[in-house]
Amino acid sequence: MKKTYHIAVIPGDGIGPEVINEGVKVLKKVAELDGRFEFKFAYFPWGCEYYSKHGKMMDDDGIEQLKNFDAIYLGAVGYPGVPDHISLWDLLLKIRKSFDQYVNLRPITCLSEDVCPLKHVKKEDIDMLIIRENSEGEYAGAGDWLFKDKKEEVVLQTGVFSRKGTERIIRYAFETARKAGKALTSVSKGNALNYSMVFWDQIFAEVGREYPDVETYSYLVDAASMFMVQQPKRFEIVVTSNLFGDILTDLGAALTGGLGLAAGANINPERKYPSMFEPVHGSAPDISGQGKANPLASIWSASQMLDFFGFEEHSKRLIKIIEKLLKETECLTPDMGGNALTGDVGDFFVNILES
Ligand code: GGG
Repeated sequence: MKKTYHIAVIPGDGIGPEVINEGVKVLKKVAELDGRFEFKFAYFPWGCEYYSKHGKMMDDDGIEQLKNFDAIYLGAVGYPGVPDHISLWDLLLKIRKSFDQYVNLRPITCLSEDVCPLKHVKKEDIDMLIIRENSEGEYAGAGDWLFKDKKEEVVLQTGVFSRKGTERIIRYAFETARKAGKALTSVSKGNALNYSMVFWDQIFAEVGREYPDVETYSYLVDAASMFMVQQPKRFEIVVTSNLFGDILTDLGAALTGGLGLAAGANINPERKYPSMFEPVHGSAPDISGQGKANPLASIWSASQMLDFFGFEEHSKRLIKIIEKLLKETECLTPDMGGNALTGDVGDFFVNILES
């Protein structure tokens, strides 16, 4: 009997539906050719357009509706007319927090020197996994706006670092590094952030004592940004806070082909709740509706989903096809210097999978 995976698809805004279509196309083909499993996709029309009609980004019981799916596949959120903090907090961050997706996995792997702006490094030198804390830190939503519109106006945005939250992400990173036989680098800022990041560094050292077999490094985030450009080979597995991870992974995307290639997974490791797979990029309103968005990040995120379900071979196969596509170049979307359409890229995958 075939195993069925139930996937909640939230195409979202702008180019979200365009890139998600290609990911779904590829996932369907992988399952069809494998034969042991199938996907059933249920679509949810949530996002900024939904907000403009209903005054909310998702149904009131949206989290309840998503609860029993095996995974969530999300396109992009945000569109002019809806303030970005509303679209982010009322959909993307709401799902991450409600389902305790405290691990954000963003691979920074260069698959072709042609798409890397660094001429002094080889593609093999850029191959890291950034593990971003995804539930608290600077994105805890804690703060206040005092004396609004007065001369004394003060705004506070508090980073929240609980022992539980900090320990579990660092432990997850050590486990990942141990399993992969790779070095683990912690990125923080203990010299300036004299509470949160001193605490982070302390917990990194504490947990690290349980993993004497894992080689560790610690960098300040400013130095880490510089090293990522100058000597990316230094990094294998990286663990960092929510904000630093968000920023460093965009930097990483720039080194490996741009946001069109940057994939992300929001994981609830205990599998108590669904995990969510999404391209790192936003909704790119300037190019939406033109059929020229790059779906590779969305397809790469689909490959992370396959890996999460235990289909490592299929996951690796998709990455190999991305590598082939970048090498052969006839199927590149305009952001990568080609003329291919979004649908052509999905078709490229289907043709290779079938061959
Ligand atoms: N692909 C989902 C999306 O639209 N992301 C935009 C974004 O700003 N994400 C912020 C984050 O990952 O924390």
